[in-house]
Amino acid sequence: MTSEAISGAPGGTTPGAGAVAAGTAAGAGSRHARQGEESVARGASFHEMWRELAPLGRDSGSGGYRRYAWTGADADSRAWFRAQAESRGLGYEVDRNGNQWAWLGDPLAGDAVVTGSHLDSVPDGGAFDGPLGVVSSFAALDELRRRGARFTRPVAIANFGDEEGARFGLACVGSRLTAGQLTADRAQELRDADGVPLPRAMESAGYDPSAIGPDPERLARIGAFVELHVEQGRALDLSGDPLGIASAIWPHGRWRFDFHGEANHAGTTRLADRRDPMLTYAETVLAARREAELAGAVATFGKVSVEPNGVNAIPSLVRGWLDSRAADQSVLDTVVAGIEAAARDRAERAGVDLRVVRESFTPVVEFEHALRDELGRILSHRTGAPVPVLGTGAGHDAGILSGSIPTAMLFVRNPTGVSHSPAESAAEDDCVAGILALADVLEGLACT
Ligand code: HGY
Ligand code: MN
Ligand code: MN
Repeated sequence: MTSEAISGAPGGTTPGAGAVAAGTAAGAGSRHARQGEESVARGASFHEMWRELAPLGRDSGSGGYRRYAWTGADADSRAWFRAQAESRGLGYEVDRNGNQWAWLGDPLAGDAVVTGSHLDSVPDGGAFDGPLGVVSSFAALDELRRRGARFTRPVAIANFGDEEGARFGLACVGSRLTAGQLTADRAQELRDADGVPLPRAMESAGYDPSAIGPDPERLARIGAFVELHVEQGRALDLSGDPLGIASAIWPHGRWRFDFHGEANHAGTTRLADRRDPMLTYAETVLAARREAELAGAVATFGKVSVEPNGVNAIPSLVRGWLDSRAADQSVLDTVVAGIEAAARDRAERAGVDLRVVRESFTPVVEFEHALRDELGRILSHRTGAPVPVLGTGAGHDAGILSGSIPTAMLFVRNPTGVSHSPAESAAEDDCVAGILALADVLEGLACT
């Protein structure tokens, strides 16, 4: 396999199943590894799946993905997931919260080993964030079947719905509902930018929203969840490792800042007479950067909406969404409080009314040590060297579920660290290393 980066573009550099290059990233020292790489490379599964999935929900203008929850693009990727499951003879089901499951073995037997990730995206997201985990899960299962693995526990591949929260503003809706971290009542209140309630969107997509809610029985039948994900950062690129294991997820959240001013004519209103919310918003964005820098945290205003949004009208309302994250809860609290204080101070001086609403929050996640260390033992056997353990500022379904079941994460190197962008990429060798590693982990956990 070539070590060139796989782009998301369907006609891009997604290579065919070529010969396995010597010394590829997965440490092809052992015959087993070489055979594995050849079988994954030769296996049409990864490339075929990648090629089929790549065009779904991809915007031809930006090259990014727009797979938002319960839209047509989401339906297409869900149909793809179901086809992959059924083409492998796996038991397919959708749970009460719209998450998809592909089962090998009896879903009711208990102590299942689950892998998978999500297929939805942020606006103009990359091809790997989510899909690499789902595609690699199917490819890893194909690999285990090629190895003739004998399963002693049920295994499932999951596609958790609405992980990015791009449409309704709350991250990880599918896994939060299942874990009981999002009540059905609160979910009924979620609306998209057009005011469409989440339940109506689910209904239009053919799902019954009246069933949504916690699913403790399902979670009780899962012994471990391992999510493979492209790294969203450069730690593995900098350390020169193809794979990593997650130690923790930073606490992080999303806050909506509503700046209410006074609509007026842009050309005739004296500056002294204005109550322009845009200026207070702008000051708040700069305050966010200052507070984050001071605290060694991150803070981003990446989404803004303006009413009435006219070139020649002073806005009546500016809405800005803050995403902030820090390694430590108290630091995050300090950063957000500092940003809000700066916003309120400016709003008061400008005659602007400010309302701040926390729309999404995920406390710090420390992945279970026993499962984390088991992954380390299994993977270092393949790579012949210890696999780095690293924290992340990115949220994941594995983080949400870690409150209910043992979960772990396997990161695949991202050569540029870029994510939530059409430029997101991963080298094919590293994707193969991830598949083989995930196959080893599933074999170690679920097979004799
Ligand atoms: O925002 C996140 O960290 C994740 O991509 N949902
Ligand atoms: Mn993401
Ligand atoms: Mn993701």
